[in-house]
Amino acid sequence: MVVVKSIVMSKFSLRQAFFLICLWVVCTSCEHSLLEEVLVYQNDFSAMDVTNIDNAQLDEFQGRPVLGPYNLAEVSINVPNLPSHNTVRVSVDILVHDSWDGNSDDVGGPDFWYMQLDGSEVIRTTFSNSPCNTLYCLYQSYPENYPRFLEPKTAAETTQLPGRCQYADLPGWTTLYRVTKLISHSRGQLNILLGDELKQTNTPNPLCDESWSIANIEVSTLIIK
Ligand SMILES: [Ca+2]
Repeated sequence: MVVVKSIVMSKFSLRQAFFLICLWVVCTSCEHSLLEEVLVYQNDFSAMDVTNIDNAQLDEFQGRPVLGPYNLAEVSINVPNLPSHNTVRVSVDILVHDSWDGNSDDVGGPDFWYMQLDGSEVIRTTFSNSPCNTLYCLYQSYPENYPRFLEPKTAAETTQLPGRCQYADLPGWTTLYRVTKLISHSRGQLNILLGDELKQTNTPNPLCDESWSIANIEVSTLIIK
């Protein structure tokens, strides 16, 4: 019996060892190394610089310049002269102003916002600044793509900024999000397209009812092996 038990243990140990070796090979082959990272574009609009931006308009929010406000609009940022790379990371700080209605499917929405990188959509989502309690809540899809049902202001950086127009000076009516996307990319230039499909058919002034601005954009090129 002792011999049999020893053989069984030995086989088990060999299998275990083989499994662990396979696991190690698989895990190590999945690892990626960051060889280089270069910040190639950064714009918080403090220098009022809108070079290479189509449909640029500048405004001020809380005493700081922002790109916006937009409602039913697209803005396009071209970033030329990229160094050699195989990946690009884009980070956009978006201010969601006033009464966005998230996934609401009526006169007030859905309120879509999207980003395309070189023509490929990397996010298509909704934001909501709605109050949310057990009796009433307009859900949003961010940080996922539409349609998901998440609470208003999910994944926000800051939630208590004042509104811009409809709820100007009222805290909680502008929400700041940092939208970051990493994509495979090797071209010498990058186009970033930001846009919305806001819906509010029961107001004479949709731009005041809900809008968005960009507070900061950063683009980095990376070499990942
Ligand atoms: Ca709306």
